Parts: sequence; structure tokens; C-alpha cells
Amino acid sequence: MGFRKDFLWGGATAANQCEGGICEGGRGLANVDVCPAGADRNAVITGHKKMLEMDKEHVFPAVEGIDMYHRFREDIRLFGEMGFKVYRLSIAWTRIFPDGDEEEPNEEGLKYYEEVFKECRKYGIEPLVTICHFDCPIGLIRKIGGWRSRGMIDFYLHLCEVLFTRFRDYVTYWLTFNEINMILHAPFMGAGICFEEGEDEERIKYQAAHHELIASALATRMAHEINPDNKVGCMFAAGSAYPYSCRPEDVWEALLTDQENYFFVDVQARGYYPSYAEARLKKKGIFPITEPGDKEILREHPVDFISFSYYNSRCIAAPGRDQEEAGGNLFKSVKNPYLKFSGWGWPIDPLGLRITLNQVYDRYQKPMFIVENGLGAADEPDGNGYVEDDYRIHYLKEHICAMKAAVEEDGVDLMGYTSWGCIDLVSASSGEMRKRYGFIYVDKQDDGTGTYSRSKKKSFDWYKQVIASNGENLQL
Ligand code: BGP
Repeated sequence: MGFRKDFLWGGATAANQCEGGICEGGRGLANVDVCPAGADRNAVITGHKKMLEMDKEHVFPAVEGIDMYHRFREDIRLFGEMGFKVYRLSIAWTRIFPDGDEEEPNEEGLKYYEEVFKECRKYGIEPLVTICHFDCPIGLIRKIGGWRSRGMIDFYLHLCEVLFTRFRDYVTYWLTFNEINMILHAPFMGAGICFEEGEDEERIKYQAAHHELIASALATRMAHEINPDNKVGCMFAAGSAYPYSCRPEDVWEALLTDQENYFFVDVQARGYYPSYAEARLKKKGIFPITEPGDKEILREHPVDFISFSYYNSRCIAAPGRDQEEAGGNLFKSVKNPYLKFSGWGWPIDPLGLRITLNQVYDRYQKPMFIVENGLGAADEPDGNGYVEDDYRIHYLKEHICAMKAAVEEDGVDLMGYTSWGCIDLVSASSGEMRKRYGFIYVDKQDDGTGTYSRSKKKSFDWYKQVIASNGENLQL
């Protein structure tokens, strides 16, 4: 049986982590540009250190990214050579609306993406477009405080309208927000929110989440109206929460963790606030302020498919347990004694992907798309930029096997797979270049040196073979 014939194999990137060229083409400044590398990054991305412009003391890796703004033709050609069926990329909001609130879009920004899409078409690659991969124009943060304000919905929809109309002939797969649950963990990076001293942060985060959920539903409606062939997905950072033990308190805490993340998808896929969220948010007195008609908007415009990133499962213990911590995408959990870890301390759990696929499919019964997965590692290239990345091949192979088992043996409905950072790019959590995910090595180092030249790693040919065999030939 195997994967469906039209399975969408490919790779994923995000504008802010690879384009660079932030002062070119009339582009404006965004939250993602002012997240520095180094010790202050965490305080900035979580909204606890206000940084709305670049200073001289910090390094801002988004300024240059991997210079894809100037090199996209070469990069897409390499994706084509690997046989990509799909390329997931995001739009830098401020290339289209530099301040966020202009009446007219910036033609130069639109032209840029049009060229990107044309290049994809040349190689038969279907674009999968994330409308908002963390970007929020600084102009809108200054004026209305980012997604804490309901006013963001109209600006976002204006962007959507321009994109859906202008790119009608190029794009049919859209994601409304990248890792929408990021808003709870990194609210500045995820939603342009800076906190003031003494604010009720949870209330603000859930209010902002409500605004994004309404925006997502309205964007879904608009996408379908503008082109009935459009397929719109939600996107969340997935990874099942395992209880640390069968002690009921641990099981309960793991359930709460899962619900916290599923909350967003529950709304986007089912069309209403799940009862657990409604009850808990009301009990805490932080249920978001809504407007008449919100319920109908959510109910009438659920997403067509569910996409997610999967890097690791999470292991959860009840508070008070003195367990060693482990890293991981989005937030830390306790160390799972049965797993190995990446160089950045993220658990490696291929079976966890099968578990997650099953849980998500059981819950929603909608087609799924894995739009991020991969191993961040410190590669060591030889003199020609060649990296013998057997460890990456091994990681991907195990995860693709797990995915195959979920499709073949568990019957989940999977549309495609785009591995994260198919070309090396800047890390979202740490701002480093050293943490590499790509099949393509980019000569750019954290100390600012490097030529930006691209070279194929060993995994390049391996992934090419995986795609050519529709996931049947995973051998090294
Ligand atoms: C997700 C983001 C990506 C990406 C990835 C890997 O949270 O959607 O933008 O960067 O994680 O994380 P990192 O770059 O921190 O290794």
C-alpha cells in the first residue's frame, strides 16, 4: 500500500530564518528581525524584554538569514534536483505591508514572491504557503500592541486578501499561522506581544489567541471564496505528552499539557471552544472577550486539513516531582529515561511521531500534513562543504518509517511531509546558524563569517532517493 501516489514530499523554511535582505525591496521591520542571538533572546521572544528596534550591542541573525532573498533561484533549483513535490515557505508580512496598516500593498514585495512561485513551478514544485510564520510588523506592535489587540484581525485579513487574489494561479495550499500554540510560550515571537510589569500574562495570551483563531477562521472563509480550490490548514507544534509514570497525578498533568496544545486545533478543526478550555478559562476569570458573531465565525469555517511540526514527544510529571529537565521544541519537560537526545537536548522519539499521528487523527478525522520534522545538529563540512550527515539520515529514516507505519498499519490520512530547514537556516529558538537541519549546507557561521555558498550534504542524495521511490527506499 504505502504512501498515496500524490504524497507531497518536500522541505520547509520560514522567511525570517532564511531570506535576509530586511532593508531591501521596501520591506518594513518585524518582530522577528529584532530577536537577537545570545543571552537576551529568550527574554525578548517571551515578551519580557522590550526590543522594538535593533541596537549595537546585539547580533540580529534575521538581517542576513542565509541570503535567500538573493539566492532563491539557486536554492529552488536544488530543491527541484531533490525531486521536491512541495516547498513550504512563508511570506514576510512586512514585504507586503511594511508597517502593517498601509492601504496599498508594496508591489516589490509581491513581485518577489511571484518570482519565487514561478521558480517553483519551473520544477513542478507546489508551494505550501504559511501566511504568518511568527511575523508581526513593528508598526502594528507600536500602534496597537500586536495580537493583544483585536484590530490585528483586519490587518491580517487585508494581507490575506492580497495574497489569495494575487497568487490565485500559483498557490492552493495555505497555512494561516505557524505553530499557533507558540503564543503561549513565546508571545513576542509568536504574536508581537510585550508585557508590562504586573500584567496578567495568561489573560493577554488567551485574548490574543482568540484574535488569531477568529482571524484564522475568517481567512479560511476568504480563501474558499476567492478560490474554491484553496485548501487551508492550521498548524501547531505537536508532540504527545507522556506521563512520567502511571501515577495518576503524572497522567493528569500529561493530559493537561496535551489539552493546552490541542486547544487551538480543537477550535480550528471542530469550530468551537472545547468544554475543558471554556470551563478552566472561565474559572480563572480569563475567558477572552468576544464579539457577537464570533461563535458562528468559528463554527462555520473550520480548516480543511491539520498540519503540525513534530520534533519530539514530551514527558510530563506532576508538580513537586524532582526530575531532571529535558529540552525540546516550545517548552521544557522532564527527561524521559527511555530516549536519546540531540546535541541541543531535544528528545529523539520516532515512535512518538506514530503516536502523535494516531492521536491527532483519532481526535479530528481530517487529513494531516507533517510540515516540520528534522534533526538540528552541528555539522562539520570538509574542505568542499560536504557533510557526511549519517546521523541526520538515520533520524529522518526512523521518522519516515514511523510515519509509514501510521499510514499503512493504522490507517491515518497523511497528505505530505516537509522536513524542516531543508537548507540550513537560522534557528528559531537560539538564533544560531550552528544548529543545522539541511540537506544543503550553507557557509554562514555564527561569528558572521562565511560566503553563503551552498553545497550538498550526504543526505541530499538520500532524500532524493526517498522521494523518487515514494518513501519505499530508505536505505543509505
Ligand atoms: C519550530 C519553528 C521553526 C523552526 C523549528 C526548529 O518551532 O516553527 O521556525 O525553527 O521549530 O526549531 P529551532 O530552530 O529552534 O531548532
